[in-house]
Amino acid sequence: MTELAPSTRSRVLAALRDQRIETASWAFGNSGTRFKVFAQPGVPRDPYEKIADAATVHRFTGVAPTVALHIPWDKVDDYAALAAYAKEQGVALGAINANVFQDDDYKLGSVTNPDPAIRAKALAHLIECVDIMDATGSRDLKLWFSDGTNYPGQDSIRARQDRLASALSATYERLGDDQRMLLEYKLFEPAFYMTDVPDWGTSYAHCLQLGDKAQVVIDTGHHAPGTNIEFIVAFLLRAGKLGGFDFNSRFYADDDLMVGSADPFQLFRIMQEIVSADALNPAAGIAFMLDQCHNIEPKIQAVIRSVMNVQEATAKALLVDAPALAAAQENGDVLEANAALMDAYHTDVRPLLRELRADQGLDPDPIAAFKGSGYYETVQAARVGGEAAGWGA
Ligand code: PSV
Ligand code: MN
Ligand code: MN
Repeated sequence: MTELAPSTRSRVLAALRDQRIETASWAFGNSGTRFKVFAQPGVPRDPYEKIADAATVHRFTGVAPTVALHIPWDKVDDYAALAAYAKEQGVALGAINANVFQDDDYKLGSVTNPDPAIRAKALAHLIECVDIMDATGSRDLKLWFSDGTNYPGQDSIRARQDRLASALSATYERLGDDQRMLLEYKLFEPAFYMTDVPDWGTSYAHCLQLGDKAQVVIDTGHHAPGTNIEFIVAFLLRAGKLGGFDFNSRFYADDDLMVGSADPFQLFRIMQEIVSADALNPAAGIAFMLDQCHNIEPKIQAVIRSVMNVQEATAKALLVDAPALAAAQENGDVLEANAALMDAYHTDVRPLLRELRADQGLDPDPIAAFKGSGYYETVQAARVGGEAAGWGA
């Protein structure tokens, strides 16, 4: 890497030191496609063991101090005790993800179901998730609805929007002053004709109507191929309606692969929008979460690698020469403006990140350190008996 000016170096290192990335409990459990789940030895058997794995990721990276839960996959009797355990392990519980997509009752939808009794059941679960947030101290309720229809005419699109708005509003009313609702959108799947929250515009419109505590969450795997995600980021940031990300990467649909693996340049462009809007610091309130499944690769290492990928994209975004970029843009100098971004993107930031970790008292190479730590061998030996947790349990 060419020598950085000392002021740039300290600005970039300080920003990277403050960065926070939230891991997902379900990334540590067995997962697969609808064709096959390949079980891995040593995977957690309960939410406590998932938290222990998430804490391990934090121990080696220093920037992943919270872990998101999914309810009921992470159902326990005492959520305050779970939060206390997380604290003992050196992490905190993050977003609570509601699950109204894995019950026979929800075949025709959850909060948009034509049957009022099923809608009431779904709403009760959303409210239960806010009760859980009270116990865990979580700030964010993350809502994703698999609701939609498979055939034209199957149900009224407008009536379903009304039902959705009513459930969101009842849940919103239940939020405490320091709690937020993050509404996730997804183009398709499992519904194949029409999804009730298919895009950022739908999520944005509902959040706008609800109020300040409702914001949009962008799952990077939930768009049509070729969608300009950084445009969505920029638009929502400007509107004060970007609540966070579910990071992952994809080649085709909702592949849930490691973030930054399929298209590191896209991740850089997203982080560049974040950095240029001064929205990286946790004080800006954007949640940078991972939503991934590690079907064939070792899970803890994959989560560590994902955290590192986000750090690398962020470091590159922080290296963009903002005054040079602004000047080129102002002068209409297309090539210089583009070069300002490309120069930063092509910088090898790995030495800088190694330096950051050394400064934080961490091993500069988190993957090698994890592999050498014996953690995986220990849990493999300890986690025998009982049932391994899977995506959905
Ligand atoms: C749906 O595809 C989704 O992205 C939602 O965030 C769910 O909560 C999550 O996946 C489950 O992995
Ligand atoms: Mn998601
Ligand atoms: Mn998804």
